[in-house]
Amino acid sequence: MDSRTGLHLDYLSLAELEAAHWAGVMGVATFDGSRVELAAAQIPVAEVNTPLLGDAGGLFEVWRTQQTVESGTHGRVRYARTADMLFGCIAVKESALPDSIADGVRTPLYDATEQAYREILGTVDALGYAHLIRVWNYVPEINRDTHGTERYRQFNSARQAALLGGGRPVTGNVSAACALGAAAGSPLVVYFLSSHTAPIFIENPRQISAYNYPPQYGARSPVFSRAAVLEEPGGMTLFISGTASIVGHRTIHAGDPAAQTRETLTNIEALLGEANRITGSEGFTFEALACKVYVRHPEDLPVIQAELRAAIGPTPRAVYLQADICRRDLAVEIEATAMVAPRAGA
Ligand code: 3EB
Repeated sequence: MDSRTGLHLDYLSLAELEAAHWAGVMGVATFDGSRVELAAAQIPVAEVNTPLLGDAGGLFEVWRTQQTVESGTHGRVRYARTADMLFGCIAVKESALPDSIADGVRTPLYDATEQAYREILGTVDALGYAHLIRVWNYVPEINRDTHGTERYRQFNSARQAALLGGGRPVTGNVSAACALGAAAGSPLVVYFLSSHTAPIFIENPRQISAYNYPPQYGARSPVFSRAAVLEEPGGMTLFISGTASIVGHRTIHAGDPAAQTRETLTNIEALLGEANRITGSEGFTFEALACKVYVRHPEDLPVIQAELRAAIGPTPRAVYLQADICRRDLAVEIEATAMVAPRAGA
């Protein structure tokens, strides 16, 4: 994986990060309040508030490339870009927004979400990286009801409205994504990758597309694709969205975190198959994945880890974070990234 050029993802400890060089780093995400100092001053850092499980010490999600990187800000979006792609992040506090429901829809979280997305779309349009590939959303207290509606649903309504307002589709060619809970009092944090050229979007044959979920999951559907593939001259990157124990549109195995993990891995396997089929590759395998596993209840960590080892092998590349999942009956969600050699003849 290291010999390829193009985008590269690593999950690093603080010691590894300090030993690494900053050349080519496009963006960093932290999860436990760790700060990246000095050398990284120019690099956008998304400060996510989802505690680390298992290992002690910091964890840094580092996106790098071998191309020249230039960083900047556009409104509240901090970004770094190469000629082909852009990493960006934004944090929006709800506390600065009026705590009332303005028109039956607008809540502080709705407004924060709409602002974040309006700024993100404005940035990628202004700089010429209009295709959102992958978006990470961290919504404080995602399962709490306020103003008569669950906050995840408030977020979904605002995300959809902002995408429509920005001239984007809300079905079909929409970015891969995840949406997780973050600790109370955190800002809404969104980070993303976007590109000049359109990626390939992939759906899961075992699941109804999220943008077609029936209204029981909220007045406005979540807008995301199950996966996206970015092709670069040096290789292909598969971004698997947050994936859970959902078949069709229904949660299955409620109350059973081990079975939910197995079902989630079956969904990921289906996406790997689709990615290989659509790109004509054989490289998208469990072994190629770097996984980020969101665990609702820390006490479920051992059974979830055991299922990953059983499916992927004794030492899966996986990091574990505590986060609420967007449906209350989901105990686990897994996102994954795989980087493989270019397809033959490409
Ligand atoms: C699901 O499949 C589980 O709202 O952006 C997964 C990935 C989920 C992304 C989002 C939500 C999102 O519906 C939840």
